[in-house]
Amino acid sequence: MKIIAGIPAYNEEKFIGKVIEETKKYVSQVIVVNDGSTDKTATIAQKEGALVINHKNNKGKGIAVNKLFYKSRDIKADILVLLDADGQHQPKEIPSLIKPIINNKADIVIGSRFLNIKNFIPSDRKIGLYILTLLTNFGSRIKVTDSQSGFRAFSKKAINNLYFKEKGLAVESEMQFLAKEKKLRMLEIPITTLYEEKAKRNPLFHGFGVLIRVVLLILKK
Ligand SMILES: Nc1nc2c(ncn2[C@@H]2O[C@H](COP(=O)(O)OP(=O)(O)OP(=O)(O)O)[C@@H](O)[C@H]2O)c(=O)[nH]1
Ligand SMILES: [Mg+2]
Repeated sequence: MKIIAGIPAYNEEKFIGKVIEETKKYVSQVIVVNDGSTDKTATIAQKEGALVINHKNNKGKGIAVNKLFYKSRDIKADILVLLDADGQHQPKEIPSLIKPIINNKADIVIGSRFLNIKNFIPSDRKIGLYILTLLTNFGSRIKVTDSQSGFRAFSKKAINNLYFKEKGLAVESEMQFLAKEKKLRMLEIPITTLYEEKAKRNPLFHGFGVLIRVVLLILKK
């Protein structure tokens, strides 16, 4: 089975090396979309043996994720795993994330931060994520506990059917809308998440930015 790990990365020199080093153990190939980073993200990713797709300028996470899907179709991947470059996800949980796909139980598996009661999630983030999930669930008519998780896995059917229009951080919500439309089975499993670093962007602005996009997705529907 060809299992690809796709990592969208923007200025992640601090963690990307370790993330790739760990991820390699569980997949056939690691692909990084380095989105106009101004630090050493690209050099480190290359050194760790990842295939690096470089954007000259920053285009947004959604565009990077879309590119990872195009690339996965191109190389005929069987499973695509997306994970963040900032060390918030645990590559050692990849086998449990992809298990429902291997067993043909799901097309999209979300690694949910809220199904694992041991996770510490800062309360401002918790409230924001709750609101975004409420809205995304309402708009998409699919109920999940963590609509915004960046740690997720996709079957071949999902890889072949998902094309995104969202350019930025609302791409995870768009996946949920498309899952309903394309009849892709969604499932969640608990994951461990680490919030050791300070938020890179202001969580309030970040949250509102995504909220506006989710409302637009609902209105468009
Ligand atoms: N390609 C690309 N990746 C991005 C961009 N913005 C963020 N990312 C990546 O997307 C992942 C999630 O972004 P974060 O900024 O950590 O978002 P978050 O996890 O919701 O926020 P934090 O709680 O602050 O970590 C990370 O791997 C980032 O490097 C971008 O503009 N382009
Ligand atoms: Mg993060």
